[in-house]
Amino acid sequence: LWELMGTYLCSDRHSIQRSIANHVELTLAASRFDFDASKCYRATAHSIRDRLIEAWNDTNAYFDRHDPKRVAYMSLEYLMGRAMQNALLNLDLEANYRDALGDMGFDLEKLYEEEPDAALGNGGLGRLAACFLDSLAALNMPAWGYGLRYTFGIFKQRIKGGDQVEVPDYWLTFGNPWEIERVDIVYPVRFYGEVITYTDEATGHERKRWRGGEVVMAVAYDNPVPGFDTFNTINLRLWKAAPSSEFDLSSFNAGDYMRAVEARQRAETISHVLYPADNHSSGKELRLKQQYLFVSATLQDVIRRFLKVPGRKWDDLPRKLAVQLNDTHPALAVADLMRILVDDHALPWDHAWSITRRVFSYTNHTLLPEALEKWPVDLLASLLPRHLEIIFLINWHWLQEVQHRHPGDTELLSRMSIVEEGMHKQVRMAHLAIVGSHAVNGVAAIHTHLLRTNVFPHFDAFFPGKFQNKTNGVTPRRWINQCNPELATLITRWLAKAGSSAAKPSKRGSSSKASAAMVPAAGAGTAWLKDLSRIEALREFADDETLHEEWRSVKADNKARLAAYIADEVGIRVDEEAIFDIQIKRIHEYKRQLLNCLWCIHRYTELKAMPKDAILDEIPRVVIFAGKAAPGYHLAKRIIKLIHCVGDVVNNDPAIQDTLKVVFLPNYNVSNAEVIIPGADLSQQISCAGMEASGTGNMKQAMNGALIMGTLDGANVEIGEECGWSNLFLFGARASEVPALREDLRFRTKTAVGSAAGAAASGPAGAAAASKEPSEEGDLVGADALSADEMADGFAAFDAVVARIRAGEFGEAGQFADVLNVLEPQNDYYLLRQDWPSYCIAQARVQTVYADRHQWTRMSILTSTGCGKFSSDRTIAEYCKDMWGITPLRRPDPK
Ligand code: DL6
Repeated sequence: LWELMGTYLCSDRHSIQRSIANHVELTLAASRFDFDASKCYRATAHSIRDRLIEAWNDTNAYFDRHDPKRVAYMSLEYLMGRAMQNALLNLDLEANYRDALGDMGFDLEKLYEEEPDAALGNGGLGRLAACFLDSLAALNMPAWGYGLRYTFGIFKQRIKGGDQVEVPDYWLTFGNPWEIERVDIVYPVRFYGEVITYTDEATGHERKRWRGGEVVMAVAYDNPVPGFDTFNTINLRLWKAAPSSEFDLSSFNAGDYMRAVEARQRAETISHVLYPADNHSSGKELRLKQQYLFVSATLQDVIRRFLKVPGRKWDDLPRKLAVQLNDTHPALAVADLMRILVDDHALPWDHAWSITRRVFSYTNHTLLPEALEKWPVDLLASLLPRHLEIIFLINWHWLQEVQHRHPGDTELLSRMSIVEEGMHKQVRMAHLAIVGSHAVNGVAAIHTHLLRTNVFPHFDAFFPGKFQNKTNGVTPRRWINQCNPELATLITRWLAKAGSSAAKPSKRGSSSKASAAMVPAAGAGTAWLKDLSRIEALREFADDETLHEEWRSVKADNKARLAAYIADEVGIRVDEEAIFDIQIKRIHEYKRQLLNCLWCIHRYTELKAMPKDAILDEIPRVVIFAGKAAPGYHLAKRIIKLIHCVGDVVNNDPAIQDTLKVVFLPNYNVSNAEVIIPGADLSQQISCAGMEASGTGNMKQAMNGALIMGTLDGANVEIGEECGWSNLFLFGARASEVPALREDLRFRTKTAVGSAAGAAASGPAGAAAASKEPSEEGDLVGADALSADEMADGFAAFDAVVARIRAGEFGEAGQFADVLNVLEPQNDYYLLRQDWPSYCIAQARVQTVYADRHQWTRMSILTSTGCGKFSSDRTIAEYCKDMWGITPLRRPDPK
């Protein structure tokens, strides 16, 4: 059978057509003489899936045969977006399918549009997980992703009268042609019940067992993830909750048939819906059930596979398995593995603990206290009674260790405890994850630094070397090649010109039998898509006028596509020559969409004050927002409303002659990001310093040539280091200054503006210590670069903008009462007013620099080509080496 490995389904035009027609008839039971685009999409997806399954089966068989150490990446969120184009590009079959479908009267690009996004995530964390899967596959890593198969992904955002309205995202209406239901892979998951103590007859030892309660089944759904430039195809296994036959048997026996059926339905609700809040913990019982169902099924699955190999000893487990906890959402796994080892397999506690710690590692994604999960002890006691006992025991051992090292320091004990004491005891999941892992990482240098120094300093001191940095990255396959094919072609062509080895044709493009008739994704020479650092070779052309022309032409085409999308979606016509100024991300106070919106009012005021002919000399701007607000986050929803109200006034005022447009694009998701990002000139990354863990939209837009307007926060800092500080528009307070500025707020009154300016001017100099200073000081228009007078003028301008909202110029002011409240100087927790003066200066600089086409294009080229570091391949290679200890295992290419 090994001889048959890689005996692929043929992928010539005729074979593809036959396979699509077969699926129309045999899978969809439709007529092959009469089917519409929707059916064609589904049949085509099935035909591609057939090819994926071959590669996926062979990869799994190869992994099984070689039995390498594997990683299980556990994430409650995967924001995958659409699968079809990604699969075709990674399989190198896009051209073949385009031709085959063209003959049949279908346009492949139109079929792409038929696919609903798989949106099983909220934002950054979930999209990162999706990029990581792509990189794990591309790098041939023996890895699987694990998650939940939500029936409803992140809600669809509709806008009615400027208000966000949430609509459920039932993405499975027509089924999901990409997944494989594994009715044979089903695990029981217990909830509630009781813990009994009994004596082990063999050893005479006292042991514990969890029994009774409700049992729910977790059914596996597999989703093949193809690698680029390799035939390795890995798996994303998602669990769906289903009733078990023993579910509520008691009421059934009592003859209460309807109750028994209802109870069975309740089981299914566990995986029904993704919780729609990012950076906020919900504390709901259903969410805890989701977490445990996910954890229990995943651990049963990886342990079943581990034990399948004869002769296995438990000490082999950490040599064969690494489990990554994507945030604390799967942190119950630490307690569950202990339960499995101690209760089910009778390992002594210390032995089990040593194994557990070596298996897990944990990624933290947030510095916001409200996002750090804590679960009430009462809730755990009822839902997971044995896990609570185990957590208490882990904590007892842990506090012994702390006490041993710091005798008598009760304050330290309470800070480091996994259990938070108080009226309502809670389990701190981050502490559990840190104590139960051998490695913990932050997602950008400044974030890791702040974790180590501000959030978990005692843990960092206790475990030297445990905290590491793994700066995020994004996959260049989706975020350059797929979303911006023109740019990808340009890069490939210019790398060839550079004569650099960067342009070597990829092995796959030239060698595979299966791809004999295939065209590599972006033409020949796509090695840079697997080693993004190669694009640095283009920096030597940063002043080349021919490259400049081509670069601008690519951007112009992408802006035209975005302008058409805007017209279609919201009916606003925008000037394609304008600066496309983009802020796309979840709506949150710390991300400061409000700051951007206030600037729009400010700019509008400036334009209104200009004489008519002077306005025409101004470079126009289109400020584009997109992002969802968590349904329960009232203030974020008010900010969306304000943006719409400002847009209504600005966009309909003929006096400013289209020199400013304010656009809110509804329902931000992966698919429309693929249209928006290539069209960006300017990317707003303006979070209050020290609050955005990393950001990944900053990387995607930078790769696509957008310049950053940003604070020294998250990965912006490293983008500055890589791309050159002078290519960013920096502003605002530094993370190290924020605490003092906030402290100052507590004493500030409306009239004591001077004190804030003073604090800024005399604030501690230097960016957050984790990252290097901007090397060219002059490029940093931070608060401390401004004089007290400039700050005071800025504050006055800010207050004038706020006054206009209060005066009702953008709709009845009462509806913005909560927004106006946070704009009060003394309530400026996110430092909007504080950072405003330098923001305005940086914004004005954008206008000036954009007027100089050469300079702007040069900055854009240097930004894009400086992004080699921000490929998720680099990030994943670091995880594999430093945290997981896994190495590539590439299955042989088909002969
Ligand atoms: O690490 C991915 C992404 C970061 O880029 C963002 O900066 C950060 O806000 C986001 N965090 C979350 C919050 N999750 N929790 N808990 O989505 O992670």
